[in-house]
Amino acid sequence: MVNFSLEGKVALVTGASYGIGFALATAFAEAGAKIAFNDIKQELVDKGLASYKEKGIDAKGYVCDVTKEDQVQELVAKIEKDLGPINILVNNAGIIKRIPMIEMKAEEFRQVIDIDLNGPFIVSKAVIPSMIKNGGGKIINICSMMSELGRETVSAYAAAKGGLKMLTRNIASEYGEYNIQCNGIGPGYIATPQTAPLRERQADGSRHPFDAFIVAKTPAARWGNAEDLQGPAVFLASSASDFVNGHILYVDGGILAYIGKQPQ
Ligand code: NAP
Ligand code: GCO
Repeated sequence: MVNFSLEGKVALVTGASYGIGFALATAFAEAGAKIAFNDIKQELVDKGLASYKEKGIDAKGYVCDVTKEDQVQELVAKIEKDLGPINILVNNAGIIKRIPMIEMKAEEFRQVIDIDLNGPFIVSKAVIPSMIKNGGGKIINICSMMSELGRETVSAYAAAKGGLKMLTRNIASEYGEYNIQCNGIGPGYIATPQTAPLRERQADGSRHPFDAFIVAKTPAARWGNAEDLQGPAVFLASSASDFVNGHILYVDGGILAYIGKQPQ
């Protein structure tokens, strides 16, 4: 029988105090996993712990910046002590800076690459040795439409998410023989704090132009919500996907398949 259960598994979801990470961790807990998450500020970790508690989830929260290798090594050691070896890693933590490329400072570009690409490298590197020792594991990297497409003002983010797609494939290639499956989820446009600026009502009460644009570009004719990502994530975290490796599963309502609705 196909097994989607995560019973007895330990899952680390980075940057999961709220947003997509919180939704994925919640789904993992509902499938039986023990949850660990991190954020860069204690007050955010505390906010996340309260949110998990409201859902009846006894999550463990830790302050850790995914770009700092020493903090990440310490995080993994703490989780292994508190919950056991990590079986499932979701590299979710990420930022975006929407700045026209020629106006973007090199430091701003570097910051996005550091969190969105170096971070998943650092955390995966810290977790893979124990996955090998324990007979395997699951790594899920949260990619993006920008792993495939570009648009104005998101050069750093697209470069990072394009790189994350190839890091996903390389981890799959290098560690598949150890029963480690590394896949990506490429969310479409999801209504979270990260995309709130793209959905803000205009002064005259009309919808943000980008809001209407994305709805026209999405066959499902709506923004996604974080819950739309839960089933695909549980699938990729479970033994039901043991022969799926190096795959980016786009959960985008059909955006990548669609030329877009003709303007009325
Ligand atoms: P979000 O609401 O901005 O949440 C991002 C989380 O990552 C926050 O908790 C943030 O903490 C944390 N974080 C940022 N930098 C960190 C660091 N250095 N170390 C540890 N944690 C850090 O974003 P989201 O919309 O949930 O997106 C989550 C992931 O999905 C990101 O990788 C994003 O690129 C990706 N994604 C989002 C969409 C979308 O439409 N929303 C679509 C495709 C992909 P702070 O609050 O302290 O910054
Ligand atoms: C943007 C958005 C997107 C989404 C997501 C799409 O400014 O275009 O923030 O980048 O966050 O990555 O998959």
